[in-house]
Amino acid sequence: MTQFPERVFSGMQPTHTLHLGNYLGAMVNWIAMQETHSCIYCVVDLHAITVFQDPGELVGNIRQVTAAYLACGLDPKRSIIFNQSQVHAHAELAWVFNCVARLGWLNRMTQFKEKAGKDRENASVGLYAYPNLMAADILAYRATHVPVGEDQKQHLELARDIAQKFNNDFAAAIAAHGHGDAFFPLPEPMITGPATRVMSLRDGSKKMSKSDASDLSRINLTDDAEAIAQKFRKARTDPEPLPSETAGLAGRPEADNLVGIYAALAGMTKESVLREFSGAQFSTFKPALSDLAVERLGPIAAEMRRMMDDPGYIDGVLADGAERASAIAVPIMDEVKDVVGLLRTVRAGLPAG
Ligand code: AQP
Repeated sequence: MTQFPERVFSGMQPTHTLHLGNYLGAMVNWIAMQETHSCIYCVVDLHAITVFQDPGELVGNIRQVTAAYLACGLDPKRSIIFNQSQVHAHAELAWVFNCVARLGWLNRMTQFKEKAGKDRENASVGLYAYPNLMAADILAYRATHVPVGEDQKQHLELARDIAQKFNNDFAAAIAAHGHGDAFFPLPEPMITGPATRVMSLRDGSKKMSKSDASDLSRINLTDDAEAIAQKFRKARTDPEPLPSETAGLAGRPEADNLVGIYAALAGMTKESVLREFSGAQFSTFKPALSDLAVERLGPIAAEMRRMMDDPGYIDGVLADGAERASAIAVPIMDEVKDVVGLLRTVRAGLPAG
């Protein structure tokens, strides 16, 4: 079996400011993985436009999400940080994958069903094909590991199916071009953050999301101490005090979510949080949670503000990252063209026409 060197790829959409779910579900892992892996972290702007974005706001959000990456601790010297639209291989490979993936596979994607809602006929074709673009993001670099939150598990499974089908469909050409028995690795999801599914503060059955109409549903990385305290104060809960053991959180999704957030921010287990707050009312627990969140997120917000005052620096990081990402993805995309049988006239040195 062809062996692929370990490489990490992941991305976030610049649809709004990043929130606590993005941070605890993915970012904390991204930061840790810099220590052990070669990492590529993308601001996935092509994914963002699957739902209409105001162009002026999108430009600002791309810079702001990049500022969040840097403020959280991604190091542009160690990791490659760029915005997706600047590396052409993503869109090119996505088209090839549109021709590999099956309609039946995409019809099963729950995120499309949730985001398209009842007005499915009016959803963009891009929203439907989103998972194919995500597979292209990862495989354009032959990435082997993808740290994501739990909501992305199904999309990662689809990326593995696409890689496998490509390897099967083109097996003869892959071998003929010297790539052994696999052109693409089957990327592994890494769903191991301190809180892989952070829920909305207004509804314990929905995940915390950038696109939720209610800003009270999420803690944004840009929120100040007052906003954080207000959002936790207004967070939906039940009237019971906190239990002494995690079994007591069963059937109490909002309480479970807040205890999970506390545990993740403090680097504790839920069990130890409950030992500390056993029997406490939310009127005691919520202020403690707010203080902890402000302590952890305050420095990130301050650093983001500092960076947003210097857009030239942010743009420089993205331009450098796009160049380094292209240097990896373009040769792989050229090989894809060879394998698929798309004649490369210019680079092959053949006369055009
Ligand atoms: N609530 C969450 N809990 C844990 N992880 C989460 N992630 C998102 N929400 C949570 C993880 O964050 C990464 C980036 O997500 P994304 O920006 O690509 O889009 P998303 O998953 O669709 O997140 P949102 O916030 O819900 O964005 P919108 O509303 O714009 O669609 C991913 O690894 C994701 O798992």
